[in-house]
Amino acid sequence: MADRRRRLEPPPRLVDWSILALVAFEVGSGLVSLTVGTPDGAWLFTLHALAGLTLVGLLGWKFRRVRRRVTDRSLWDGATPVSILLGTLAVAALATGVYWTLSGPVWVLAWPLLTVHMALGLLVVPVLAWHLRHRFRLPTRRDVEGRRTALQYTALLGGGALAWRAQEAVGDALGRERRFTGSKEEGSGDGNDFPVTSWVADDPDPVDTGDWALTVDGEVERALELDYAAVTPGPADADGADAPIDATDERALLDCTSGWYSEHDWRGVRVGDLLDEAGATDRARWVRFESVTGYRWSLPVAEARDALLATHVDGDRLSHGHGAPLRLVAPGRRGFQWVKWVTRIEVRRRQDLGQWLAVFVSGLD
Ligand SMILES: Nc1nc2c(c(=O)[nH]1)N[C@H]1C(S)=C(S)[C@@H](COP(=O)(O)O)O[C@H]1N2
Ligand SMILES: [Mo]
Repeated sequence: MADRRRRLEPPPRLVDWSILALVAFEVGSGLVSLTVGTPDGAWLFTLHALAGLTLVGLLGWKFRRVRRRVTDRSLWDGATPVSILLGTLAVAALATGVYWTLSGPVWVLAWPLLTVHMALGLLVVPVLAWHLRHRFRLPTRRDVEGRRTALQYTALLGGGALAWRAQEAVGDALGRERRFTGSKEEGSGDGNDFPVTSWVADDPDPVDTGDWALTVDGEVERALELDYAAVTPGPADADGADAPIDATDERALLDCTSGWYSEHDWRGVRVGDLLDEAGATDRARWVRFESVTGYRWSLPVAEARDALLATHVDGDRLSHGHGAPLRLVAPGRRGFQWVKWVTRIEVRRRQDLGQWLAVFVSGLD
């Protein structure tokens, strides 16, 4: 029996190092996936799922090995509680990840289960660091050699792939629909009736369109200052009064990294038309969209030209929560890049790295 078990389990240290490598991959791929919004990046989500299911097998080996050291209190040392916490977090992160693929859109209080999955995954990082401080061992040559070990690992990876196929098949059989990003549909086509989300703390007062203006400046021949009437389609058009810029309609899908998506007909002005009006210079490379809250994001100029600044959704005026009077509609980008309550467009030569900080701290004060 003990002999058979030894044949099934690779060397302990190799298992531990494989777990470490896969956890690092999961955290990294999970974070990078937050910026992936087009299907050509779908492979990253697939690898994330495959690695997660492979981790289940590795943790199974690990837990069987250390079981006694946990159940027998006399074997505990100072680091054991942290190890137990780590094991619990890892199992919870994996379980929520798997459950998300097999369930409907589950919300835990205000959070979609996918957000809980991310939070658990991120919590693993500091706890794992703490665990390693006490338990870290370098692998030896012997840990990674041997035909048997190679076979065991082949079986492990094969098992991960099979588990992934099974998971997909069960999800399909249950009729679970999700995008390649994992997001599930909410309120498509229902006007303003879809989730209102802020990334961190943005919660401005409703913007008074009388006071509001859209500034277009930076690398332009002439800066613009446009009032609401100038960027909004409406009765002024019907009268034949000249709205300075034509309205455009476009169907586009907003995919929030918290795990839902919503597809709508957006109406607004094409950013390219605004740039033409302002005369973007030939040094223009990036276009930065800034909110009244300080939240901001930038797009390469060619992509920005195709984006929309929307005033309406499915024929209704945008509600305050969805970014009235004007919000960015950036097809193929994740939801957090669709800046709400836009008040300034700055045409730039360089990318704005400060945006990565701004999206976290805007609205905190
Ligand atoms: N100014 C600002 N714009 C923002 C956000 C924010 O917090 N502040 N959140 C973003 C996120 S995370 C998403 S998913 C979408 C959500 O848009 P909605 O509230 O209209 O659904 O807006 C994006 N635009
Ligand atoms: Mo989001």
